[in-house]
Amino acid sequence: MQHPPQPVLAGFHPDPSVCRVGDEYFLVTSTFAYFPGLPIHRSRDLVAWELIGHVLTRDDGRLDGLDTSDGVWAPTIRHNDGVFYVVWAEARDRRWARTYVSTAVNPAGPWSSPVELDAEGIDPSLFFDEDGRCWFSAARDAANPEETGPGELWLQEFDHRSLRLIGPEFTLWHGALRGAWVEAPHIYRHAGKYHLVAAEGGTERNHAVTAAVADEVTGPYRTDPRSPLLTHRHLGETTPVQNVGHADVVDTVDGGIAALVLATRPVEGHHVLGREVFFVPARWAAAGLELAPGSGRVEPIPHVPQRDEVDWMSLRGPIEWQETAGGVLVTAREAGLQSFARPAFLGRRQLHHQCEFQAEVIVPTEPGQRVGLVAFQHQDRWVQVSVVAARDEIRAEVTLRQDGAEEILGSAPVDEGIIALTITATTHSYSFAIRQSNVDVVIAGVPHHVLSTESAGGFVGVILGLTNQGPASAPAVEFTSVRYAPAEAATPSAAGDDGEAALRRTTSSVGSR
Ligand code: 6LW
Repeated sequence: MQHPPQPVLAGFHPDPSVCRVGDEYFLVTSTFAYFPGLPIHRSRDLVAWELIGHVLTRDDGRLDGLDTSDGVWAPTIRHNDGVFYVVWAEARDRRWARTYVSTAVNPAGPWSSPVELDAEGIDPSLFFDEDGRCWFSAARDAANPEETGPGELWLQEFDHRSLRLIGPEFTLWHGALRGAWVEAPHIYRHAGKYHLVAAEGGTERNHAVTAAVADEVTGPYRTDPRSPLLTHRHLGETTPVQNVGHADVVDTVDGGIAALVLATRPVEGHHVLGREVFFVPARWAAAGLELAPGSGRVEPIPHVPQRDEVDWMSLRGPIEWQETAGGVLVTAREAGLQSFARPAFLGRRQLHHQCEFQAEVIVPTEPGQRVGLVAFQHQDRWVQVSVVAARDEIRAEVTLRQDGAEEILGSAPVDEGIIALTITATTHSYSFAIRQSNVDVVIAGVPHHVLSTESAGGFVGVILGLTNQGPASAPAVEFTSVRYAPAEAATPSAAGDDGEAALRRTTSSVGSR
């Protein structure tokens, strides 16, 4: 069996943007309401990526009160004359609200405090031209949508010393397809022409990369008639990699070019891992940019290394936690996972369809304190396995949150002492289990689509988290033996069977529905 294409950055990492300095590449991705924001990864080959820092590390309250899928959207990273620039949009109610730029000499940080730009629209980008001028572009609502389609890409000069937009605005292009918003603009110069590469069709199944070309950076831009240059929208619903779009092109060390795109890996129409980063070969041809020359699609690439995620995230701002010799110590917080405040939540991305996330804790005895593990999509869609001290007993519970309400899917009494909590993901299910005194009990399970973006909505993927919720008096909890282990590598071809088996096991176990 041929293995399907693997992402170079697995798990929820949407909207990739990449630049090169010397023989190193730097990548930034969106983080929405997660903190710290805007991770920067470094690579020497565009395939093996290492996390080196984040742009947004300060507790400035900017994400407080936001929906999980609002906040920090679609950044672009560029480098010029010793300085890195990242621009991004801040969204509220799923719409553009503000635009920011931050700079750094060292991409690992520190990054400057964000400077607001007087610029409308999502997916901001920068282009440094050969003459030293810099141009800002972004995607906004079109002035005459009946005539042009709903979206428009626009441009203004960016004074990169004062970090201000200057001079007149130019409308660049309304897209090649016109069916949905044109977004994610990036401008590149090649052979004396300006190539405007964009995304169209929306970030779901119709996502596509399109292009236009101009002789001047300010336009006029002529639609590249080969558009879409890359899409999987015509490959059918069983194709393993879908929603391909949002490309950024980078000059490679060997004098060529390559692109990174976002895409998803749905299983039976549902993806849980979020939008991930895929590598696409590229070249300049007489006709313009060619993506995936010869095949026209995202293909498997050899030797994508297994990455160990170290990027612990909280929601909307920092919470109190620390790594200890044996694990992770998380201070109790009153705000629950459903809250728009900073909940009791410290998470890491789910990177594989099949994996196990496990930790041990000492069962809490403080009344009202709830300690557990959660598979989290957004504040109104998560499944948690937790232990909670009630009046006369301590129970383990599996709770599903959706549509504004919580439902207990299963529960079991537990004893004081150490308990292991486990979330097991397969291609088709999540199951939630406990282990005490070497006895394993699966408390409940849900089909994978309960936690998919297709059913939950939004722009994020599943984050596996540690939770310690309780009154202010509740003690901090040390999660020990914290383990995330992929199962995919061991059983690539049996994926479907494994999922079914796990589902059968969970539905016949204690207390499940
Ligand atoms: C991003 C835009 C998009 O800004 O989703 O629909 C937004 N496509 O390119 C959030 O990732």
